[in-house]
Amino acid sequence: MRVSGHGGNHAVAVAQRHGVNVMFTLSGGHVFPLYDAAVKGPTPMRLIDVRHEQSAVFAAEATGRLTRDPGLAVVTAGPGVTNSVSAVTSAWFNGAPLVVLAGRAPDYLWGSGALQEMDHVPLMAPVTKQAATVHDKLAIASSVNDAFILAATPRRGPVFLDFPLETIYDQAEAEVSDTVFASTAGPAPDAGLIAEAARLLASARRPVLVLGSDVWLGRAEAAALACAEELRLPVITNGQARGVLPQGHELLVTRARGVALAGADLVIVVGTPLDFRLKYGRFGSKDSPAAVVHVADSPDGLARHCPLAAGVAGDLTAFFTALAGQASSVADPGWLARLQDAVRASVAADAPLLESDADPIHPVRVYGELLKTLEDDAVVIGDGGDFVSFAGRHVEPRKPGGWLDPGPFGCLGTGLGYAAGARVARPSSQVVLLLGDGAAGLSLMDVDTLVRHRLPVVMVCGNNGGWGLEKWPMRAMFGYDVAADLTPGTRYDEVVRALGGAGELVTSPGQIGPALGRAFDSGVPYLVNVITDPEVEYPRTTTGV
Ligand SMILES: Cc1ncc(C[n+]2csc(CCOP(=O)(O)OP(=O)(O)O)c2C)c(N)n1
Ligand SMILES: [Mg+2]
Repeated sequence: MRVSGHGGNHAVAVAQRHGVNVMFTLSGGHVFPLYDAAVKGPTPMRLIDVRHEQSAVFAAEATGRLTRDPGLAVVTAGPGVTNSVSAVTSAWFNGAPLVVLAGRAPDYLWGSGALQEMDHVPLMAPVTKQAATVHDKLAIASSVNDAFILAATPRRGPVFLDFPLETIYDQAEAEVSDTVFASTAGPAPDAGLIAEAARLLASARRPVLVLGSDVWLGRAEAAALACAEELRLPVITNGQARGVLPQGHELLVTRARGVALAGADLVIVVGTPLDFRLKYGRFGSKDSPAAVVHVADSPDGLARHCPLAAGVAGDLTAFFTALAGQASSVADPGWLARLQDAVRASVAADAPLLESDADPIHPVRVYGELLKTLEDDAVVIGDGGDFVSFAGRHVEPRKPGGWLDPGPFGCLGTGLGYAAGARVARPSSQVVLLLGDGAAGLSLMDVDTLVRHRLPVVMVCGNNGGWGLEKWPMRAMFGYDVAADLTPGTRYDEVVRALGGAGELVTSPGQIGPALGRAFDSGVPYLVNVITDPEVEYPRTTTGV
């Protein structure tokens, strides 16, 4: 492929070859050529400009996580890059395919104190698969091509490139390899290690299969479901794997995860790190710890901090297919039944809260109402503390890939960026953003982006007038709390109206359903501001600290 014109043309032409059709950005002179290429190039690229760089990168991360092809964010030099760091780090933790292209002070003035002159690479290197400066204008196209390939190769993640001013502004002609990335498959997993996993399964009485986001990102969801069904394994789903076994599936025991992980004698964890969300990989009881098989899509993803009975790295579809083909399970028939009972008991125990008429509103009632309106392919995004933890418990997706939480980096402020990215990636699905009132403050100005770019999203703010997830743990630890209160009843719906969207205030349980109906029908960014009971605490067993 031959590219010509300024460096922006080179970069955008290559991004388009990788299927990118939208650039999320916030303006700065260092990156004008990339805009010029987007609007004047042979095939225009949609440009969505935001109000804070973190939202541009979160939006591109969301498109990456939903489409499973790399998203693209473009940020200007210096503060444009520093404002992106938290979002790039989220993508790094989430294994999200993402390319971030940035401006940079010119090489010919380096050391003279040019505007925003700083070396971004050391800042980005620890939180990207690669961070580099492209000093040679003839290398822009091939570097961007390599960046897209690297971002999409397991384990996926962000790649950062910056371009000194003259490099991106100068005219040049260059060739770029025609080897465009065609497959996301990783290396084949080792057959001997799969056989070892099959052997462990063949003698396990109480097995559990845990599925994580990389199952979705690696397009292994169908193989995972088939494997679980073939071997009749109880399954717990995490992150973007939620929905691989749809809500109500007889093998889905996420609701009984405590019982399952404490009682298991073998836990096979696929496509997610053995981090704080998974007890650091220590399952079973003290006296009889469970054997753990960890399966990751690349060797780097395998846990090193806990003992593994087997560690298998490679393509996840190949793993599931091989395991289903050669393993058999002699699980105690009472094991699945016990977990199913625990699921039923947990669902039954929660039912009254979903219908609660409590005044002030119990946050769970919001989900009782939301569940009635959610369609199967809805994208549900969570940005907040307790309010979103309740959603994690009560909103069980019916399809995979529709649940977007911030992941293990746990960064507040993903909300409006993720919502913009989700709307672009899934133009005809419901997109619902669940916002804590605290979290709302970190990105709500980007409602302006939704309005200007006609991106309708239903936002539901669980407004408890404080940073609930921090307030309760601090009280438990210190006997009091500080820096945990916000103004009660703040009209975040009015903020959205002021920015050109719509919204309303909800103060009693009966108003929630009709308000959600109006929000979904409105076709505009719409915030339902639900004043919830400030005294309700999410029943948390761990703070992750
Ligand atoms: C960027 C960032 N800052 C701080 C935190 C720590 N933190 C985690 S949850 C939380 C409270 C969130 O409050 P809110 O969004 O109102 O939800 P609530 O818990 O009240 O339902 C805070 C401050 C974080 N995770 N990310
Ligand atoms: Mg709050």
